[in-house]
Amino acid sequence: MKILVTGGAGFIGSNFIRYWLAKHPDDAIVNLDKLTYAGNLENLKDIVDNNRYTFVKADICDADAVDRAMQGVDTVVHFAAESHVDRSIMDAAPFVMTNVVGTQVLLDAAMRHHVTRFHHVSTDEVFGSLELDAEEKFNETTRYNPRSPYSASKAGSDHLVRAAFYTHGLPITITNTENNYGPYLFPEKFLSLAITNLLEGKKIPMYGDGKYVRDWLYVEDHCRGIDLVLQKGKPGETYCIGGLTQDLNNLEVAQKLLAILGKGEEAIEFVKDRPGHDRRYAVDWSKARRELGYEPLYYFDTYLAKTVQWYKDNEAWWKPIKSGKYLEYYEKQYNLS
Ligand code: NAD
Ligand code: TDX
Repeated sequence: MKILVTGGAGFIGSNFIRYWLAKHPDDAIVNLDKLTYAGNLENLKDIVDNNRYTFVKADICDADAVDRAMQGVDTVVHFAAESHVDRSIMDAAPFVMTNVVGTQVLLDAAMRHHVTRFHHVSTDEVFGSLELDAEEKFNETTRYNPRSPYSASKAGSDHLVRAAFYTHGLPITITNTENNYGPYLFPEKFLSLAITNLLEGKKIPMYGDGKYVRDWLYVEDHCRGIDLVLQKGKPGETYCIGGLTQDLNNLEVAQKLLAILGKGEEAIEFVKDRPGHDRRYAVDWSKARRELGYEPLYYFDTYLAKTVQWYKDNEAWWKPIKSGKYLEYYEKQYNLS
């Protein structure tokens, strides 16, 4: 099978390519990525010589480039996106362009080339925000209610993907998943920023009161979830892929990091809250368990510690990222200038 992965030089995409090449020895992968600030070929440096792997530097909005890359492709796994909520608050335009327009360009090419599966990677954020201390979780039938430009653009892409199924019969599947963590998480995202700041002797910037709840999913569980959807998922269907945390808030996550690194609470700094900050995410993944046999395997405490160790062992990866343009963004976002 030949798979076109979009956004494979980013966090989840690069983990997925590594996972897939190891698990499926007969498959070939074409990775199409624009290499934005979040795309980094260092994420893939251990597989660059694999003869089942090809890289194409292109924008998913470029219809000609996408058409060329789609030649002979059986399956598309679409990760490419602008993915950071805070950046979408600063400037929504790239989010609309890549997440909405780019997704439609890919769908059009997939239809022309009669791909046998178009898998779209989406987020639980499209469902909006849940109340704290409630039983309710998001599931596949939850009404869409996105509240940030990022989640609104991802919601738009989900709708376009479903429209391609209903209107044109494109065999699509969608996964909506939670906050992923693990190796190569870009250090603008909370967990990676917190770990690398602590390793640099800096503080964890905590938005608002810190009592914001996220569901945390180790990235390899997510990759296996997508694998199961590709093997057993039904065209037209959506699956929520979740992990093993139970209503952990950001302060509790920070405290776990402080304990792992032997630091005190003074390493947490409360800063201005994110506008429109969603209070709680929680995902019910029972449909994926029932229909696909999906089970997350990686417990948060164990894999959080392993992730911290990965950042300790891979300073050469994240230190160069946290310089140059990143610093400009960091100073603007955290009002340091
Ligand atoms: P990321 O920001 O780390 O990587 C995105 C990748 O897409 C980068 O390699 C970037 O260069 C590429 N890209 C961006 N715009 C492009 C364009 N126009 N053309 C081609 N390539 C482009 O993102 P991530 O965290 O790996 O997320 C991957 C996908 O998973 C996204 O669709 C995101 O919405 C979704 N998702 C992420 C999370 C999470 O916790 N990170 C959770 C749920 C869903
Ligand atoms: O400096 C920070 N301080 C802080 O308290 C940052 C960057 C974040 N936060 C908070 C905001 C959230 O409550 O931490 C939580 C996690 O924030 P992010 O890492 O920005 O993730 P989130 O906004 O929850 O969205 C993530 O999960 C779903 C990904 O970035 C999305 O791509 C994905 O779709």
